Amino acid sequence: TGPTGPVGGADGVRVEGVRVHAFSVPTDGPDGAEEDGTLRWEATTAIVVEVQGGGRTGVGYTYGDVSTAGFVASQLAPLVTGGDALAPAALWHRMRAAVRNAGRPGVGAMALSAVDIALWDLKARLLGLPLHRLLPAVHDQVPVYGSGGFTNYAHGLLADQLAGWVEQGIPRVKIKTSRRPGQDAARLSAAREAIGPDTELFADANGALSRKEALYWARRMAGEWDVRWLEEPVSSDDTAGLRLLRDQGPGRLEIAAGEYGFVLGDFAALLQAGAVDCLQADVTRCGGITGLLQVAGLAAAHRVDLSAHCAPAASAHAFCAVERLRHLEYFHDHVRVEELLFDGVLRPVGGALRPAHDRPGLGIRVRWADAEPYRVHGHRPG
Ligand code: LGT
Ligand code: MG
Repeated sequence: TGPTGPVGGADGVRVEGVRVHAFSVPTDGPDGAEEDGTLRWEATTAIVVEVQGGGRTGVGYTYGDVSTAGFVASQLAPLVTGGDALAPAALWHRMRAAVRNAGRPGVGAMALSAVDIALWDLKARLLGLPLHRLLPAVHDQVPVYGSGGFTNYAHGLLADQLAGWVEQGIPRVKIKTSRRPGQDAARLSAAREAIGPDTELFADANGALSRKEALYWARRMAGEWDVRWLEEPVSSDDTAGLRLLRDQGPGRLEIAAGEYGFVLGDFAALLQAGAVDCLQADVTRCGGITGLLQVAGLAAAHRVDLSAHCAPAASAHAFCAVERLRHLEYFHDHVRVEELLFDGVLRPVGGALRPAHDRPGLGIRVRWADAEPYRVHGHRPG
């Protein structure tokens, strides 16, 4: 795994190079195409960025399309190469300023996030520190919720997946709903039966409902299945609609959104509208570690908790530094991809991920040989 001790006199270490890889890993079957064609999820593409400096390599990643890898290579790599390897936030500002015409949200934000995470991982490795110890951590572990429950699962698979998390000691689980609302009552009953009365049940509508439909389902979900969290009942662009759900929906049902927050203004808009009971942020979309620390401050200023969306391996470290931490999404598809691509991925213990104190950076290493068959961009190093 290479050297792990601190580099003598890390001052003056420069970023010597950036390498970009993309791996497209087929889904394990049931997450495949919806027959209505609105969601075709046949593979998950991880964009992995390596930054080198001072004899160390930092690793970051995001989930997106192979175009995100191209954006890193063409737009961002030249900006950080030669930069101060101990100043990831300064390089973040340099990247953000430079991509204003290419586009800061969307692909630009995912690319920037992957590079930023790699730069923070590199800095931690140069200093011989686990990343969470380098960050202004206020927690040493992050509670998780199990997340999957895709709408095209057979009830048996849905029940097995949810019960598996409960058996692992995870006290809250999330399923997808609302894409085919006619099937949701039976699915919610199957889910509640599988997890018993004491596990919290969350639902993610992925913005599929109108405001009136969402209000109807919010009341039913809370009343009949004790659902505690309804994510994106309407589109997260509809901040007034989310606010309406908060104001008129059942008191015990929290409204959550934020996974499509790419720039700080996206989060400010949700918070200023009073749109969410709990904000979500994805460290691989919202500007990496540097961006997430900004979102965490904004959430604290609005006295709203923050929950991690997806990408558990990076989120476990980053969210230790979130004062108003709620929990982290232990998302089955990313767990599968991260365990395939990386050594050192954490498993939940007692319902939480606890980053190690004796492994520098994110504590992960790319499993090059196993990743290689899935490569869609870049070349194997060495
Ligand atoms: O919260 C989640 O995990 C989901 O919303 C996922 O992010 C994903 O399924 C969603 O982005 C989608 O449907 O593409
Ligand atoms: Mg979601």
